[in-house]
Amino acid sequence: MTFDLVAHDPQTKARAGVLTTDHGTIQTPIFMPVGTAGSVKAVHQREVKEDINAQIILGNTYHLYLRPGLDTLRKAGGLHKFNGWDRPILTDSGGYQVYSLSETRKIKEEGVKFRSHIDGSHHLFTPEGVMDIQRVIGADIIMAFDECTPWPCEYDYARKSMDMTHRWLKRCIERIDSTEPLYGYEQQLFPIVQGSTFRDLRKQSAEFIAAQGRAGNAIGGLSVGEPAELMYEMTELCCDILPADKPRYLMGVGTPANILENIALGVDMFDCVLPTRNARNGMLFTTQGIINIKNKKWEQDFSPIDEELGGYASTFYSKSYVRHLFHASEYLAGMVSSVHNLTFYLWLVRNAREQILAGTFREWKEKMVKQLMVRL
Ligand code: PRF
Repeated sequence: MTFDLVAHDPQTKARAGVLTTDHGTIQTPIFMPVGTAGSVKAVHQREVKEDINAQIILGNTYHLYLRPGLDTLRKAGGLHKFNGWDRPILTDSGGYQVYSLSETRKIKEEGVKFRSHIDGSHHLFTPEGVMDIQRVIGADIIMAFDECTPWPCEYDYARKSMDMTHRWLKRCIERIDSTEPLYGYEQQLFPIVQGSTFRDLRKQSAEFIAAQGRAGNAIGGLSVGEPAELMYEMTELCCDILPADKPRYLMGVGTPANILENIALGVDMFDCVLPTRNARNGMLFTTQGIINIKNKKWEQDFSPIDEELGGYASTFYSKSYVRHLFHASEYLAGMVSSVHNLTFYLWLVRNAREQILAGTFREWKEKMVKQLMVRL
């Protein structure tokens, strides 16, 4: 895996780069659609690739391990073969889902004992086990097993948790460096900075993560309920410490404004369920602002969802029709809205990149942050 920086914005810390994996290249900054269980919800693989033009998608260790399970994934030849996605994939480690989804969980030094949200069965995730699972899934980028602390969080808990995440990271590294990929292409482990919203812990964690010298680094534990300003403060602190020549991935972020602000602080990669989850609830992100398509206001608005955006779903279907689909509980409602929102998110990062290359990112970002968050 290589990462080449091609431009720096003169007025912010934003960068444009090219990340190369064995499954192809990724132009950064990038947004990665979430395909938790191996599918971007309600969206055909062909649309993810050809309409949305996603360059990399996400999968989740927790979900894929529980279902379909490792036996099936191994026999399929890994997730790429299983779901037919031949571009890069990143898998999260379960170090987040196990806390948010499983019913009962016990966090110990060894790992996390939890019960499946599907059938209540008992499981143990250890750093070593999660590396082995991610070998079987076969993503190009795999994440370290961490603990994402809730917010707010006591200082003492955040410190102890961060220390454990660091010890877990050492175990992840040992395992991944002593095993081989199963399917003939490279897999790179990204470690994750934690430390809640305490400046000294974040600094300590970012220094520890930077010192591991991996191919890329992630910032976790943010966008968990803290005010946006506090998230930006922590992101900036981490970005200033993490190596400049490696990609930086901010996990689980966020709104269009969050993404632009964090790009300005030096983040290169993002993922979030917001565009797809909110699409299924009728919230559409457009170049003019945010639409709740279920509102009466759109009942007889026959203009396209978003003319400026381009792309099939956004220009073919009218607001009135999509509103009708929601009110009639048609599957197509969530499908059209998901393709639209993801098209918008990929448009957003593609434009951010073009603005960085042109040296005009800052001014554009200021305008966009205001424009995109307006409620229409
Ligand atoms: N850790 C992991 N995955 C994550 C997070 C984290 O802290 C977050 C936090 N926003 C999202 N996804 N492993």
